[in-house]
Amino acid sequence: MGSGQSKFLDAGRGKNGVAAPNHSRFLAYATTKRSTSGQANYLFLGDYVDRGKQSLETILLLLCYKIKFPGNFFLLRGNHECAGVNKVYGFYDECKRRATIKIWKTFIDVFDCLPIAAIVAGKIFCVHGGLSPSLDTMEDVRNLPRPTDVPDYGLLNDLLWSDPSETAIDWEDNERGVSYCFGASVIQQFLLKHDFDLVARAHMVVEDGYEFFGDRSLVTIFSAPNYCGEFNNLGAVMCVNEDLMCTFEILKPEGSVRIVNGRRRISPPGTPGGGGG
Ligand SMILES: [Mn+2]
Repeated sequence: MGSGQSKFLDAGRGKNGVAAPNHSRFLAYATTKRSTSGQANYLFLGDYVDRGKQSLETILLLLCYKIKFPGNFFLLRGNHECAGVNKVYGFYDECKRRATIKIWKTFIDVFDCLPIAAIVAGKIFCVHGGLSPSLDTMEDVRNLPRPTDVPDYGLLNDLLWSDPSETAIDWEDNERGVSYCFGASVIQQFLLKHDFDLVARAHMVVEDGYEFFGDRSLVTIFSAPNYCGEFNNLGAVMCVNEDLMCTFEILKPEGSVRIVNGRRRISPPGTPGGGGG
């Protein structure tokens, strides 16, 4: 185990929750759910900071849970848990404004140690971004050095940045300009090779908070409803029971939900009529 957690977390069997808090919206969820009782395991899929005003509260609360429930509470690394990314997308500025740059650097030291992937009950491969053409055996993940920054390419970069794609035959360039997109056949081969049933990942906002891909070989989980105040998405947490049945708990935005032109439209609390196009 060394100084950090095992890079791979075997979350074991039993009740497991898999969540992707995504950018500072976890706080409301955590404070309303009171659920870290120790009877369930909780796994978070990364992107705890950036794109919100309360990254500090979010990451600090999560780290407090980690300290209080070290054996039942797990935080994987997202692509925003990286100095080069969160220097640009908000966390650095928030630390500078509300704390100090030294505090930010200390968080970066923590992020550089976070585990990259987890396996639930030997069957669900969990990671922030997705698969990698450089991923051959699980040992490749175990052998990733830590602490480490996220390199510009290669296995660690892909695990934190890649996306599934409907149009990709196998591996294609990612329009993010980083890493790859992978097609359904890549996932099928990966599951078969490693005797897994499902890839669970985050990294993309999805309208219902969760979205299956590739004949249910992969699921995207996104737990921040009304992402950035710009999307009308729901949030979701995946629950895995003892029989590895996966269900989804849906997190609604705090505002009211109404339908405009057949699409969900959310009015923030206290905002009459919503407004805007
Ligand atoms: Mn991401």
